[in-house]
Amino acid sequence: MLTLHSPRHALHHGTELKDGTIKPSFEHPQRADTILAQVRAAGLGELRTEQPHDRAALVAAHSERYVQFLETAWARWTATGRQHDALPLVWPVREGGQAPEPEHIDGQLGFYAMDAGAPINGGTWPAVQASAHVALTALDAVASGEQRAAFALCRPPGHHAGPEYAGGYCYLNNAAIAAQHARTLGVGRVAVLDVDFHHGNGTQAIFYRRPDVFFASLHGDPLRSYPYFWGHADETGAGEGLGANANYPLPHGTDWAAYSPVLTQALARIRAHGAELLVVSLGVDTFEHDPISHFRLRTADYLRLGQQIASAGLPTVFVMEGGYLVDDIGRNVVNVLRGFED
Ligand code: Q9C
Ligand code: ZN
Repeated sequence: MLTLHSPRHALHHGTELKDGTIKPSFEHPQRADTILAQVRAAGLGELRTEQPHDRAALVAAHSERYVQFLETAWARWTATGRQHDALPLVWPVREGGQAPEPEHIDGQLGFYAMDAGAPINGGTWPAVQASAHVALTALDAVASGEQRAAFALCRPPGHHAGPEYAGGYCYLNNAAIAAQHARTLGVGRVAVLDVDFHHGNGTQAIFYRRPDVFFASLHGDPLRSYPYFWGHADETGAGEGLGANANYPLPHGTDWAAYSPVLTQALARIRAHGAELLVVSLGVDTFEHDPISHFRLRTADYLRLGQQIASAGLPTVFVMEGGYLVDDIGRNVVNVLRGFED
């Protein structure tokens, strides 16, 4: 399988609030390095770096003002004399939600974020932009018919980023940008299947009112798991998009025996929707030893996951999302891609 990647991912590394203290983020540059090393060692196929794409491809999935915020936030933060990660401290909850965009950088950080899990520093924008370009380049290779499938080794990940907010280590929604790019290139119906442990709230939000991009997600039940406020089974889309969103919340401790039949259901919905191209938000934080998640998939199960996704028989773009046990994520990702090709 063709793999797309970017050395620019390493420009971005940040901190996170964990148990009340600031620690290095679990979303660490070593994640992409180890996945790339394992893809190479497995001889999975050709490796290419990203092709630059027009800004229009980003703004097709996010608002203009949000992309502009990401492009300029670091310069505006440091202009106020601060040098460490830009992190939001205040959010527009409920009744504040309709307020105009604040002018001060501190207000904007909250306005454009769902949590404090997406710090911004000097390398963030170039890494985020490269990550989206990796997904777009993978989509091009598949939509053109050159490849049946491709793996976009995106970092930072994207599926928590919504139309105009960052959060959960995510800034631009690489999977949504790729799915929208497929539509722009003329693919009629697209599906996004999200198998990261966490619900892909950002992808859901971007396509919630649209019938042309089906979104299906298997994830830890939001009553107990991040992102807590989205991912329930009764979120089925709205307006013209009603029926084009399918959430499968699953309990702590879900193993392959419980996971696989639910994946079968999700893939049946995708087939019934008439999707012609599949984008997979590929998180391997469903692993039994993942440090921040609560499912129990084993390394060998990822082969079966890849096989099951292949059974949909669709041109497929895998987009890297989460997975935080650095020692094992490379093997688990390679197993998904190998299983798909078997
Ligand atoms: N104890 C992705 O996998 N922290 N993002 C949750 C729960 C945020 C995960 C803490 C997790 C974000 C792409
Ligand atoms: Zn995740």
